[in-house]
Amino acid sequence: MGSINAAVDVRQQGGVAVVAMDNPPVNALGFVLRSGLMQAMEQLRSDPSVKAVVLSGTARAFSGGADITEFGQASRDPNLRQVIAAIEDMPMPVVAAIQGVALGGGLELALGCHARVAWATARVGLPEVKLGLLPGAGGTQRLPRIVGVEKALAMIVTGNPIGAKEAAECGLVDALLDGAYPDAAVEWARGVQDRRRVRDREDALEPARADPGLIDRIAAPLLKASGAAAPRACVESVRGAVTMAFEEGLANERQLFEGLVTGDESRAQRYAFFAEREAQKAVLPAGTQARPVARAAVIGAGTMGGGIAMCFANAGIPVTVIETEQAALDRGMARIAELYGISAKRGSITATQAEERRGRIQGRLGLEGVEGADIVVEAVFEDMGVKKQVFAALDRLAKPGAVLATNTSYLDIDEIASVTSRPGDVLGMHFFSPANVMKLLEVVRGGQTSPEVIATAADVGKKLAKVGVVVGNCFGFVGNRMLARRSDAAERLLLDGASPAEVDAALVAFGFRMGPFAMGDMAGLDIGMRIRKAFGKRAPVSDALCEAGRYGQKTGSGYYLYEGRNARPDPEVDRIIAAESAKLGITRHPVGAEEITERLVYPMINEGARILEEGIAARPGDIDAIWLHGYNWPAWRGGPMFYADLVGLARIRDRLQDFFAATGDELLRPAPLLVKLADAGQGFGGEKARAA
Ligand code: 3H9
Repeated sequence: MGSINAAVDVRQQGGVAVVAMDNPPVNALGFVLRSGLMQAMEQLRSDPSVKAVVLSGTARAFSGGADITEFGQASRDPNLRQVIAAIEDMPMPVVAAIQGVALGGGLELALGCHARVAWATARVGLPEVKLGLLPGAGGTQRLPRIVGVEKALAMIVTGNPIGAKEAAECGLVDALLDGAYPDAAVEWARGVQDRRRVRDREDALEPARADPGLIDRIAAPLLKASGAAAPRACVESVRGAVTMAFEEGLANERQLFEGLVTGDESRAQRYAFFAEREAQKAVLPAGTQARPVARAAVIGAGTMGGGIAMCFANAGIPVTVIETEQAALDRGMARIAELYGISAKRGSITATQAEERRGRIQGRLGLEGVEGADIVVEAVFEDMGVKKQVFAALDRLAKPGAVLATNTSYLDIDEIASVTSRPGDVLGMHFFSPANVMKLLEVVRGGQTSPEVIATAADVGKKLAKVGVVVGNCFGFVGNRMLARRSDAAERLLLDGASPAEVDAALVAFGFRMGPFAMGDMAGLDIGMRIRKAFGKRAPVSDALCEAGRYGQKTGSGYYLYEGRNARPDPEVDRIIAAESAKLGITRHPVGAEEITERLVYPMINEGARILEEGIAARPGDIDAIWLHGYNWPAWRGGPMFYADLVGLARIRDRLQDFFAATGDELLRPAPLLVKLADAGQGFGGEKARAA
């Protein structure tokens, strides 16, 4: 007994052997941990003094699942399926003691045990679908045998984990314990007589066996319109649990898993998993320390300010919301209370939590309310003059060392900072709407922002559960700057002959939830028009729609005609577009779906190349994380820069060259970095950089 290897330790506690997994940070089931578990089982199975085994993890994780970094490499035995089979065949009961997460292969390991006990902190689930995979170590066969097909499909197809209480309610865990870990499980294991294997349970499958249409009825709403392959494969694998014998179902699951793990979709999603984590590691001088943040202030109680204040309150940080007029403050505070009320009603938080969170938000009139705040986030109207006034006042009123952030989505951070005597403390924190929901936060470093202030904003981002990505200062930063290229392209497509519905359909087929025009109608077309006016720019079709009073959903018409939220094409829009084309002397012609997609996406990639070249983003993965978390880029396409590498930069260079030749638009001329890499037969290399 004692240490088996670097990741596994075995000790005896009066007839019960504790097999402790300790492979930081999350007990990923890499080769060392798997072989340690295998050796431990071999050692214990023939030991007559061992009456039961407890398999334990750490406070953070029972196990976070298979080691994702091993996918795509040659597999090394014992594989996870073999380890699980060895546990299942132990002659004495094996009990999984779950604290923290048991996810993916981690939960599959627990399902190989004869019983499971959990502590209140446990979160269990099969999130493989989020990596473009399905649970490939028996999860699709064993989980439905315990919780039934309906619950299993919900967990496997969405990938969303459940908490300890829910796991106990559905029988996934046999008992909730609250004593010392894992000693309470050792005590519990002494009472276990039954060592029935999960694979031998059949009762929970009966309803689906008796009703062949049941699986499809349950699966249909879960699959929705997703174009990804993994959710469908998950359903097929669960179907195998119902229609096949256990071993056959297992072989079917394995085959489906192998098909996914070698495909581009899973490669993209695994890349995205790591890009998201890497993007949050700001490139800063060694030893840079974040400043402590105990109190925040948000200027502006509008939709954005209110949402940002809720983020602080949700993270346990008291926050003052500041307005200039009582009525605006009252409206903002009422809206916040309403949103918390809705969350409590839906059950996503308890009524007590809602009350606590709301209690952390205090409303104040006047900028004097920023006193005592360690961080101030300004979320007032997007107007340079107004922002400068606010920052000049903040310079007088905020305490020394406070981080002064603006939530602008495109204005120049340096110009805003220039009205203060402390430009080192000023930066952008660009939240996305609705701020309390969207995960992205662009942390915008100004020319003089100190590393310490960037570290503080990044640290605050983490506390607020955001994906905080540090970017440079330029018009629109990373996300909106690239989005502008897509909007230009979408306008141009209309003028050339495509309809709004064709453009939207192409982007939805690509994997976005909405096309640019449906999205514009939802957000309000007047917003874009105001920004364009401020910068002396025009978008002929959008401007013409606005001039006709068509602002989108809120006016009942925009690019489409609305009955409630239902959109339908409007011949009037076709006339407006044709008139604008004629004014510009453009001969309209049909545009195919593939060309539409290329013309929307490649200019964004081109802009991404410029952004990298200028150092506005530090890594291609940072750009991808921004698009995945702020703009609904389909996860299974990895992000625009990953997608570019998949398509091949030579193709993108050549098509951009075509677009440039056709329009003379300088922004469509292939960017020097793109040309250089394409000529050298290389890609942006986000994925390779990670693997290195
Ligand atoms: C699977 O199991 C397939 C099987 O069905 C079939 C096999 C045959 N592997 O997120 P964090 C790293 S597929 C490798 O910042 P948190 C992560 O990169 C797997 N590395 O912490 C990071 O590294 P670094 C199914 C992993 O506390 C560090 O750990 N499982 C893995 O916010 C900390 O991560 C999943 O999909 C892994 N599996 O969240 C779960 N997991 O510090 C994926 C984490 O160098 N993981 N790392 O940046 C998660 O959802 C979260 O990481 C977790 C912890 C909730 C576990």
